[in-house]
Amino acid sequence: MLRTDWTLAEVTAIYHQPVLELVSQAAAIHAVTQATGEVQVCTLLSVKTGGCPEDCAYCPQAARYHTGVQAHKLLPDAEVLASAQRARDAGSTRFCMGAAWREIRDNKDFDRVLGMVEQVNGLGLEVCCTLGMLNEYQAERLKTAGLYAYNHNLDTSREKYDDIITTRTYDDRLNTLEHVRKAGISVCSGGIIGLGETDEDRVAMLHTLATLAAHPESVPVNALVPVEGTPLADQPRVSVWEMLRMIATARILMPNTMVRLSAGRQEMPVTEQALCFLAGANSIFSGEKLLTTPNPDFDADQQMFALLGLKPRKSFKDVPEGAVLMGRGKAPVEA
Ligand code: SAM
Ligand code: DTB
Ligand code: SF4
Repeated sequence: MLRTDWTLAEVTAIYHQPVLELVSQAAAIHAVTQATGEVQVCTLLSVKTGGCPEDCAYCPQAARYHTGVQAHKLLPDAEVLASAQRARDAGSTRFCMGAAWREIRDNKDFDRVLGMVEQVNGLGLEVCCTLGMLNEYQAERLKTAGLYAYNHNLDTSREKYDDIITTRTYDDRLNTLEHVRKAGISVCSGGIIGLGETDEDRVAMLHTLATLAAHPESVPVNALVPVEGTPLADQPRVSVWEMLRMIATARILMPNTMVRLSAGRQEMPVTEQALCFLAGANSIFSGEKLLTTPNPDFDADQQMFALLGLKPRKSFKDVPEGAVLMGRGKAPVEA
């Protein structure tokens, strides 16, 4: 049974097990529900960078921090399409376009993004966007244009949220996720560790994700990339043990979900990434840049895949409509 009624006490108990016990439990679930040995390769492109009015304490793109990020307006369509083509040729099956917007506005730029979605979809890639908050109507327009998934992270627990972001609320975030779900778009939502949060905050965030009306199809686990100029620039780096706890707990709570080992890989040796795959991660962002920060390039990841005997996973796009929101694994747990 796929469970959306996890209690906080249950999640706490899972999370706090001895780390090797936790990883082996997650690995056992992973082996049943997911195609172990396959990892989905996704690529990010920042289509509009910097100058964001929000105050997210981790983010190099917030206008109020001086981070040296080169801001630019919405990229020309041709540039976006060329980048998607390169990603596809390098073996990527999902292409995610990010914009440093607080929310989508009904203007020419949004019309242009809809056009980009249509074109990238035409390349056979799963198209994902992360454009900030949206309403029901905007979600429907994205769906009609061919959007496959929408990324909108909870980032941390409700309790910790106000320490990190004051320009919007946790409920704003949850409302956007509801609009995405209602439009029939695949939901991608996760968070960041290393913001100065406690284990209780991490557990609470995982609990919130796993008790949404339906589990997100994709849960990115980001390690903070500390960026000079942001309030969190001096945060200590998270350890592999912390990443493993997050990934393994997410895998146990949400067995059918793609768990993405997201930001933070640039600093992680292959041995640590291998442990994350063992603990249930089955997706990565590949390509030399995430949105604004460095990331392993396609060649480096290809070498890692060869070393670990991993294969890039095929796109889910061809799965028939109607099955779109179901689990994607080998033997998904019944809803
Ligand atoms: N502006 C939109 C929004 O906030 O939803 C979309 C882009 S925003 C950059 C997407 C996500 O990137 C954030 O929710 C956060 O989880 C992640 N992110 C941003 N800066 C990060 C950093 N320095 N380290 C790790 N993750 C980061
Ligand atoms: C997600 O959870 N992580 C990605 C993607 N979704 C949009 C973004 C990571 C950004 C890291 C900081 C940067 O490169 O600007
Ligand atoms: Fe803006 Fe998104 Fe960065 Fe927050 S995370 S400052 S909303 S780009």
